[in-house]
Amino acid sequence: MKYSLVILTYNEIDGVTALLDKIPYQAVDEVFVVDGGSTDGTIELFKRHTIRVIEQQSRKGRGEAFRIAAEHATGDVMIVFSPDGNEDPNDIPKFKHYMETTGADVVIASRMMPGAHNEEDNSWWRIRKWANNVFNWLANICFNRSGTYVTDSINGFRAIKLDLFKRLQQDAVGYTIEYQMTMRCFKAKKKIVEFPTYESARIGGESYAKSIPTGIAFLKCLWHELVG
Ligand SMILES: Nc1nc2c(ncn2[C@@H]2O[C@H](COP(=O)(O)OP(=O)(O)OP(=O)(O)O)[C@@H](O)[C@H]2O)c(=O)[nH]1
Ligand SMILES: [Mg+2]
Repeated sequence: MKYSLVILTYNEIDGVTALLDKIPYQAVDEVFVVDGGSTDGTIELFKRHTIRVIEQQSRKGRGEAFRIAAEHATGDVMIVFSPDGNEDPNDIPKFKHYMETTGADVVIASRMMPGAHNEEDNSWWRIRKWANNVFNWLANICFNRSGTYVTDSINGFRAIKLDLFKRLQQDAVGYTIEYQMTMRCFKAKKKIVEFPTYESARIGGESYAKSIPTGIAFLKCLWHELVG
């Protein structure tokens, strides 16, 4: 199988500066960036390193970025990496390993399973982790009939077979893209495999995923999958 590494960015200059040399490019067959309209030099930095950048023209949002990535990727599998510091580039070859040894359709780096570390594990107040776990539980009880509980249904650090991604016909625009993908894979009885990851702190800039609007968007997404 051939692997396309897709890097998603929106004003991520600090993270990209820190991580650019740590990405294991030799582990994949192609690499390109989908950028949501950065104005902080992110695009220029990639271009200086001769990494192809596709700029989102019409719609913004991570969901749209996934669809653009899938249109351009030439591999059999796309691995999605966000260079904001949360994700460890050393995990990138692991997606290949799990895809090839388990027959998975989707591989997720889990911040929740035994052996994993969530960014919030360092503090006692873990509101995002708790909220994520409620969404995980809801998705599993509503749709997962495989017998294997998926612990991090939301995480963006994942790999999916490209023909499957196209068949899922996802319409999520923003941060719900991964949650919708997980639920649609449950419904289609696709195999999801997770491995534990270590989530570090964001390197610079700011998160655009504001907690309350993002939480509401997740609830709407769940409802959409229940009634749709
Ligand atoms: N291409 C593209 N990338 C985006 C867009 N919005 C966010 N991103 C990238 O997606 C990744 C995750 O976005 P964040 O805003 O950090 O969301 P988050 O990871 O849930 O939040 P933190 O935990 O605070 O980092 C980052 O690499 C962003 O630069 C977008 O509209 N288009
Ligand atoms: Mg992040």
